[in-house]
Amino acid sequence: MRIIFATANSGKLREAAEVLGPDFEVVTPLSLGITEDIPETGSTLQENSLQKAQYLFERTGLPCFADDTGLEVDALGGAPGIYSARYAGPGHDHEANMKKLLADLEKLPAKDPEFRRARFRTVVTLILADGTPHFFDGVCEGAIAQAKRGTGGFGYDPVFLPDAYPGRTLAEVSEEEKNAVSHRGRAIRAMAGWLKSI
Ligand code: ITT
Repeated sequence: MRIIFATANSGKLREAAEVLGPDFEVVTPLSLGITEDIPETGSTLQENSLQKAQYLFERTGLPCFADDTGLEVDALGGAPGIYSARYAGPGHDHEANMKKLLADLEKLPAKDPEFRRARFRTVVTLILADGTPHFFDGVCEGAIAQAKRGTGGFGYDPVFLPDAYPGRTLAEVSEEEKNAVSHRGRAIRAMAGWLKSI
């Protein structure tokens, strides 16, 4: 099945293509000549995910899906959440975002063992030919590391310690290991399972 992934994030694309496997041909907006920024003005992950998928569906009429992901840190009241991409200011500067996150946690007094608990949450929206949106979500529980470690993955992976791999950040596990337990892996597998069931 040929399907558009409404993303400009190459890390997300690589992961999605691997999770979906050879039954799916995953196409990007860029490869269809759609180069503008896709609007993302909602106030929840679901609204943003729906907005991105609808934007591409309206432009192309082709089956498409979008992913919106946020990192929720308990000690920061769930921040950065939907603002994860621009936590340190406008743009997608992962290094600046991680630096701000670690500095914000350092400033806080509470240091009990649960202090650094966090999770990635993804909402995927799928739109098929009839235009109806279908939602799939995935969560990856873990904690924020004291410092960055590892070179794999993207975004906040070097500072995220998933419960599934004690002692390693998501940037220190293989892509296969990340996909097996990640927020996006779970949401996209749920979507693929549903697609195979209809
Ligand atoms: P698109 O909207 O084009 O898909 P984006 O990077 O803007 O790409 P989001 O709006 O979902 O994606 O932003 C979420 C941010 O959270 C993203 O920029 C990353 O910094 C981070 N993020 C998302 N998924 C992640 C993952 O699997 N590991 C680490 N960080 C991730």
